[in-house]
Amino acid sequence: MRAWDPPRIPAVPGDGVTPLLFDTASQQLVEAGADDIVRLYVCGITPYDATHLGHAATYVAFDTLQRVWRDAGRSVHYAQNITDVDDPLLERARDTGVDWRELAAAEIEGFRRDMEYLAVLPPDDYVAVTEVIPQVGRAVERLLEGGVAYRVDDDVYFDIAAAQEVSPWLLGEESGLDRDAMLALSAERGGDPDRTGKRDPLDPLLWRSARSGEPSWPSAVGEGRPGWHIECSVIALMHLGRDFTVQGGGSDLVFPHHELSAGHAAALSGHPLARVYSHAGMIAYRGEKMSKSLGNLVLVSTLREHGTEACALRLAVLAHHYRSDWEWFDDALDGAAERLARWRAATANPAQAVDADAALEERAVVERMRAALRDDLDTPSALRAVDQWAATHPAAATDLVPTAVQALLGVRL
Ligand code: 5CA
Ligand code: ZN
Repeated sequence: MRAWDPPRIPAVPGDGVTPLLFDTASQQLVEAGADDIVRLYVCGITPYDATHLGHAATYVAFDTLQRVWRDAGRSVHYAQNITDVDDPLLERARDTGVDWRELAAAEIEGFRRDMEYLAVLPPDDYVAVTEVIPQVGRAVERLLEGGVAYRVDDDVYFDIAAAQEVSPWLLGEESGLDRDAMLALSAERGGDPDRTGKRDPLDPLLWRSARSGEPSWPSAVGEGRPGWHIECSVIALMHLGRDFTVQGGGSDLVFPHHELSAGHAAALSGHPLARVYSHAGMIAYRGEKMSKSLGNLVLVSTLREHGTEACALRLAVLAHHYRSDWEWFDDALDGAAERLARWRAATANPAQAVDADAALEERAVVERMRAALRDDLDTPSALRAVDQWAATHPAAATDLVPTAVQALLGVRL
C-alpha cells in the first residue's frame, strides 16, 4: 500500500546516541539498534474508525525512536501492517451497511492524512493483510506440515504446546503473565478460549475457513481468511526478516497479539521474531482507555479540522513518557500551545552579534535532549531541557535548538 509523505528531518550537528529501550520480555533497559541498519515493525491500525489520540500517541512514540536512531546515523527499515480484514471491521461494515473494502479504504486514507499532519515518519513497507493472503496461506500450510498447527473443522489453530517443543519460543516469556491472566485476556482480545475441539484453550486461530457473508480467499490451506497474529508474523518476516531490532505497539498488544505473533514467527523461522519488544502506554479519556469499541474518542481529524496546530498536539503527547498510561484532558492543548509559544519566542529574535557563551549553552541543551531521549525516550525531560533554555536565553545565538527540536521532536519552531 502507499504510505504517506515523510516530514523533513534536518541533520543535527554533533553526535547522536543509540537509545536504551525498555524491553517488555526481559523487563530491562537494553541498547536498541547499535547496528548500522535497524529494523522496526510497529503494528498498524484496524481501519474501521478514525485515528484517535491513543493511536496517535503510540505512533508518535515509535516516531521518536526513529528520530533518535536517525540522529545516531542509523538507517531505519520500518514496516507496518494494516489489519484490513478482521471481525471488528466486518461487524462495523455490516452495522453501517458499508462495503468492508470501502470502509477500510476510507479509514486508511484518513490515517494517512492524520499521520502526515502529525509529521510521523511513514513506514518503508506499508502492507495490508489483503495483500499477503497467499503468503499467509503458505505459512499456515508450513505450520501444519511442521506439526505445530491442527485443524478444528476447516479452521486451523496454532498448537502452543507443540511449538514450544520445536522452536526458540516459550509462552509467557514476553508477557510474563500467568495462565489465568492469559485466559482472561485471550477472551477479551479476539481469542476463542471456549471453542470446543482445541488442544489448548489458548491456541490461537491461524486460518478461518470461509463462512457465508464473510470475505474469503483461496489459499494453500483452503478457502478462508487469516487469523490476526499470523498476519503480523508473515508481514514482518517478509519485509524485515527474522530477529529484527524492535517490535512495537501499544501495551494492549503484549498479550495475546505480540506474544503469539512471536510464537508463529519462531515456529516458521527457527529464530526469535525480534530482539526488543517495546510497548507504549494506553491513553484514557473520561476515565477509560480510549477505544473505538467504547467510543470515548478524541479524533486527530477533529482536532485537525478545528485548526489545532500539529506541533502543539505533538508537544501535548510528548509531555508524557511513552510507557506511562495517561489520561487526555481537553485543556491539554492549551498548555502545549503556551509551551510552543514560549519556545518560539526564544528563537524568534536571533541575537544580533554572535555570543559564544550562548552558542555553547545551545550545544549543551541539545546534548541534554539527546541524553534524555537516549534514556528510554524520556521526552518529558527533553522538553524540560528546552523549557529551561527558553526561560533563561531570550535570544537564540544559533539555529541549533530549533533544528534539534524539529529533528528529534518533530516540532517546528
Ligand atoms: N491492527 C491491530 C494491530 S496488528 C490493532 O491493534 N489495531 S488498532 O487500530 O486497534 O490499534 C492500532 C495501534 O494503536 C496499536 O499499536 C494499539 O496498541 C494502539 N492503541 C490502540 N488504542 C490505544 C490507546 N488508547 N492508547 C495508546 N495506544 C493505543
Ligand atoms: Zn500486529
